[in-house]
Amino acid sequence: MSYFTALGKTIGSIWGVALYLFFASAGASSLSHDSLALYLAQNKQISHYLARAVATYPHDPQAFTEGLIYKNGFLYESTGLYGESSLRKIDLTTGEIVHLVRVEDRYFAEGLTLVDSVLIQLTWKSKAALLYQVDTLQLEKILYYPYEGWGITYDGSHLIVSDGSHLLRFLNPGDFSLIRELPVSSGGVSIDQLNELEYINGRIYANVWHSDVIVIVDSHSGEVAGWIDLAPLEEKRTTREDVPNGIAYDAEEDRLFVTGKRWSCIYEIQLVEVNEYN
Ligand SMILES: [Ca+2]
Repeated sequence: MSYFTALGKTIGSIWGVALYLFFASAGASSLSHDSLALYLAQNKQISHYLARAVATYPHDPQAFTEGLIYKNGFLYESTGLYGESSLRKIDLTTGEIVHLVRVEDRYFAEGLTLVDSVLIQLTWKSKAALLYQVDTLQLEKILYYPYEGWGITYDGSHLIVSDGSHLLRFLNPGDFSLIRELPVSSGGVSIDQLNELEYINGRIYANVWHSDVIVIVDSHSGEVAGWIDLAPLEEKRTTREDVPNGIAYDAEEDRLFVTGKRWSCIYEIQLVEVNEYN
């Protein structure tokens, strides 16, 4: 380790401790987006990964991505905004939208998940979840729930939903009744603005809105077990809203996909753990 590397690490450690003490003493419930990655990077107890693109696939650059899942060679995507919301079935390899269902103009579509043969699409402020048959994308039912809808995923037993706060809620998939709440934190500091979700092998991957961070959350404790920095991906934002907001997982081939709002690519990524001495 060079002198400057050592000096940098020392300054970094002091800064990390100072950040922690500041937020702890202020009783702040969360970190600003700019300081989130800095704060997480100081915690050597949690895994820090950089996203490395191993494949890229086309993505509609007009798609305001709010939810993304993978099933049998296809991606299913929910796009947002009033008057532009949609549900899409996309051929992963070609990027071709093989089926697009427009969502009523009164809804701002949000997260998307699959429970057995039913796609569940949240809406932002309407408190309505739209249920479709996955084979036909036929809208079959609307369920109502009392929260803002942001992200949604499924752990095989329960829905897990976010509402932009630090709370994840586990819901009964049949009637959306509340099973339990899971506050998400790291080192005593709440991590809020949790958005798009994906449940992978016992952990909940969550995009933190307006950041390049995906936090990997222990689904029992709510503690952040690791985090992914998406900044190395080539996609460049053109506006503040063109943020990462799509996580999909192919369990059969262990492939992880990410994209973002109005991104022109979907990335298959590998997670490269940051070595302290690199
Ligand atoms: Ca997802």
